Amino acid sequence: MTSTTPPTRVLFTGFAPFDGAATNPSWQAVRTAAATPLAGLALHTAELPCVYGASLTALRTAIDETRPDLVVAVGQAGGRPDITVERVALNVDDARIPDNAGAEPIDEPIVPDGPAAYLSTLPIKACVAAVRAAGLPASVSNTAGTFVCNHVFYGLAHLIATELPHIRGGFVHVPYAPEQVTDRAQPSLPVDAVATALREIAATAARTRTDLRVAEGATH
Ligand code: PCA
Repeated sequence: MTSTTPPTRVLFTGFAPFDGAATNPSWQAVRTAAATPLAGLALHTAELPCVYGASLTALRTAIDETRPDLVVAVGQAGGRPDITVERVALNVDDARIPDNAGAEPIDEPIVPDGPAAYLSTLPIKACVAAVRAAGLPASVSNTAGTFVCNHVFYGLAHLIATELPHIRGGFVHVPYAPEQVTDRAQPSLPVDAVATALREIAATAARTRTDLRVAEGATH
């Protein structure tokens, strides 16, 4: 008799375009990442609206539909030069630009009476190491901002902490795609490269329970 290990179920989320952009490389990369099978993993995707509140409703629906073991939420961080694996989600919405529904909350808690912050439950340093080993630039980030990406990261972490402790999850910010910055001196990474990085992150998170103990901190 043979026994087979069930695949690790992975939900990748990406975002709709925002701030007047035509595309969002987070969703393009997530779709590309999930388009080819990956040994031992069952890959699922969901596109989230770039809207406070509604993004978390959509995330919850996607989790209920796909029943993931791992959630890798992804968003665009225009201006960053590398793939950044986020360490911490803050319990605050503070918008510098309106979301896609026109909301601009200032210093509002995401979960009133929730903890000030949650840490990622992904092995962030092992994920960074795996992306680098694939020949792509990556680092740990200590802030996901205070816009919709941080909102989704905090909401995901709160769900895991309060209701779904069998899930591990975190957030990854990705640079602009080259076609978004042809007229600007801004760093970018091709969507296919970002997709490769996301596949490395999912595979690494699936097999890594204890994170690497290596310094990836920042002095400022
Ligand atoms: N990036 C934004 C929201 C959606 C996205 O892709 C952010 O970093 O908050």
